[in-house]
Amino acid sequence: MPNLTQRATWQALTAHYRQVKDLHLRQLFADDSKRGERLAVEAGGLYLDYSKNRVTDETIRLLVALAEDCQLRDRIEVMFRGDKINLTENRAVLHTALRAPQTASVIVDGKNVVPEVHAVLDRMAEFSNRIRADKRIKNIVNIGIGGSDLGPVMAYEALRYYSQRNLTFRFVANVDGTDFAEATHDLIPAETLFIVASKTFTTQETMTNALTARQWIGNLPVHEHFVAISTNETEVKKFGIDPKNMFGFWDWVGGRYSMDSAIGLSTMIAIGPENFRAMLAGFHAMDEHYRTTPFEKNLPALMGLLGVWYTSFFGAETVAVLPYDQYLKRFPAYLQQLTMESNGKSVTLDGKRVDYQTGAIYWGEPGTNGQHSFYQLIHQGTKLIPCDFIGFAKSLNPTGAHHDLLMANLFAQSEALAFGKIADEPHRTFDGNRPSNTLLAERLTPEMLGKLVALYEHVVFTQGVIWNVGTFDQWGVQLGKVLAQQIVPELEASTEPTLRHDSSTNTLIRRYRQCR
Ligand code: G6Q
Repeated sequence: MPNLTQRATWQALTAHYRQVKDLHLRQLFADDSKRGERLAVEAGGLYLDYSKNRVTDETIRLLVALAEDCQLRDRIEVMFRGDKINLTENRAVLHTALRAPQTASVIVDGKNVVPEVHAVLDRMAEFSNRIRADKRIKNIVNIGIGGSDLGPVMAYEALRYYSQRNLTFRFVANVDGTDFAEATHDLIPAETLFIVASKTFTTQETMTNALTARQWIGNLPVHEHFVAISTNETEVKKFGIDPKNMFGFWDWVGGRYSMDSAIGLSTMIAIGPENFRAMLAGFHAMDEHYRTTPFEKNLPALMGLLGVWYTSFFGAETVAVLPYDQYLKRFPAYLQQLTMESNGKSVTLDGKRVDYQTGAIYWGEPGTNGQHSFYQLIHQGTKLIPCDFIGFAKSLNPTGAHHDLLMANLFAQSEALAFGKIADEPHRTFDGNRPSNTLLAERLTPEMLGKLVALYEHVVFTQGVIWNVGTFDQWGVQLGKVLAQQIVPELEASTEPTLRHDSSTNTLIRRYRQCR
């Protein structure tokens, strides 16, 4: 396969970039009165306006040609059918099977995995209904980190409106004892259920917190206060949790793609099995859209390609995700892991160093809070920051004029960013030409959340295919973990240990030992 930058389709984009990079959105809109209607697509009620991007029709044509040239269509099929595309871990990548309908068939190692997926969902539903009806359990504490935390936290916050209000949900991730202490200080052990969520059941942070939780319940029976979510039955048993209180999943579910597996148990307890299934249906609808729609009309493909355009051609380093919905307050944090752990890579799948920019830095805060903080830099700073605005036509908590005010702000921000304002004074001038997408849906429902998450999962996939990186592994988090294991005994040693690090690390460790 030719190197990406040697491809004719890439070089055509490079040449095109030189021609269009200085075009202003003011001009593009002035030349085409229907641009705002034309450059928009919809999938299952999720509307994407991408007209405020620095693109012409030719840009889209060339980006789609690049996608075809990189065989995106085939690669999508290969993922969906369960080939082992996670090459460095020799695993299939099948989060899409987690939301496949019962009638579907997805074969992994000669076996249809869909019946197993639904069997686990049924067990989760039975358990969730039992807990929701159980008057003794009042608090659910999910212990997990990374992919076993960010999805559950985000989904709980996003769907809080639909959650059972007499239950309290807490999430403990950090190995910092403060996280556990603050999450539990006002809870009563007899009323608390811990969900230990860990694919491997060996993660240092999670096992440390789970052991602390086991001590915290005192003499209460573990089987009444702990359930496990894992792929590792041996370790679950070793910890003292009966496998009948374990919900399994599979090695073909990546941590950051697992919120719709058993890892979503806390979500299901909160919103109930029916709402959880509606969320899965939303995921599936977006999967089907991605799989079957031509790229010109395909939301994840278009957003993914626009991301490539800004990152690899304009040199934009970040993407701001700006949800105008308080319930989505953890959505940017969730996307940080999904996008950055997936495409934050600098070698290709065949191990060659890339000569182009890959995964952008994702960040953001809910609107309108961000407007009173970092939007200054987006409007007038020296950096180009493409933005994703997300909003809903109907509020879940209609309160006076609040919702119109909120949405007016969203529309105003994207307008101001794109078109700017020419003023006599430089400080009051807004150059504009700052690109954004706007995602608009009727209402934040479980189904719509599923669509939104699947949309970004497939944005990430699209970009990973173009950049030819190993989207589904995460070797970059290993080195620090290994070094920490070496340092733990050095911190705990009763006599001065021999330190063999660099002079900075040695001095820091000595200073810590003196002060602890
Ligand atoms: C996600 C990563 C990572 C993982 C955590 C927790 O894709 O693999 O964030 O989810 O390290 O791992 P466990 O679920 O095994 O505890």
